[in-house]
Amino acid sequence: MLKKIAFKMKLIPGNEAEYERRHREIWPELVTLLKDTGVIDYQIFLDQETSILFAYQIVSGDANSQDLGNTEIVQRWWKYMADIMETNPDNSPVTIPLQNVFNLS
Ligand code: RM4
Repeated sequence: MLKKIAFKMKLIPGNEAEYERRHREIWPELVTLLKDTGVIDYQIFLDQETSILFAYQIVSGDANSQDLGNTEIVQRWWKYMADIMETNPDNSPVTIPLQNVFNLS
């Protein structure tokens, strides 16, 4: 059964262009891992005013992108992104799950 999830992360202000560039050039092996995990649709939006990153995913299983911290690829990706994002000590992006309050599909 498909599930829609959303969460927010935080960009360090001033890194908007770099964030977008790195994601335009996302690693193919990360794309493959996300899709193999069941992340069917994945969008990240930026609130320029607050530097908050809003992530939305449709997932076909129980896992989402933020559950992949036990893989080498995501650990390497999170380390790569850590200089421009708010992160935890393990380089994972500070991730705040968001509550679904409306659903029109
Ligand atoms: C984000 C963050 C997420 C990752 C995506 C691809 O900046 O690192 O955890 O799933 O990139």
